[in-house]
Amino acid sequence: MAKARAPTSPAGRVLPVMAVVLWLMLRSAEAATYIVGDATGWSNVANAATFYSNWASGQTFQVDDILVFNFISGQHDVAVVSESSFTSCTTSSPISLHTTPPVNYTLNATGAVYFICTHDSHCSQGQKLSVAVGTASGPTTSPSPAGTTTPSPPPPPPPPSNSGTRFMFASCRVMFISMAICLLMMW
Ligand SMILES: [Cu+2]
Repeated sequence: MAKARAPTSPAGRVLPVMAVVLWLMLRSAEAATYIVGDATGWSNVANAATFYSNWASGQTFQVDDILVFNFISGQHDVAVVSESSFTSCTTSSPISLHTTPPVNYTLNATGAVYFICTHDSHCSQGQKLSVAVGTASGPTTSPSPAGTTTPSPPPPPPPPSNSGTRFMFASCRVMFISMAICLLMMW
């Protein structure tokens, strides 16, 4: 007689799934994931300093965004360093050192963050990256060789980031997979 309430109504099963999907989408709106150097990854490529400087200037970084450093294990690493160590490529006593790829680094505060590779002379070759977190006005500290001091150029409008777009597609994929699961459950 005391028939247990059958949890078989489609809506009862779909709603939790939809809630999870909504939560995932809200999360993705908060934080973005950036692949450092995009397809090139984290390496001592030719003109690396310019390459990574240009890469960073094309992005807008916010707190909680994640930088992903892709590299071959044992050939590179990711050291978070002070501004002076960044400028001088001092590899001793970094703030933190990450050696196992891929390195996911969460930007946890506003301001500048400095990354270098400590392998051989990779930093001197330009394998270094500085990002400005929480400001939309481009790289704050690009240690360009002395001489060229241009009078404050107007800040370019931030272009849509490839990595961010890619992440959005990933979110959409999650959403579509969840919807497919919903449909299956309703059958
Ligand atoms: Cu390296």
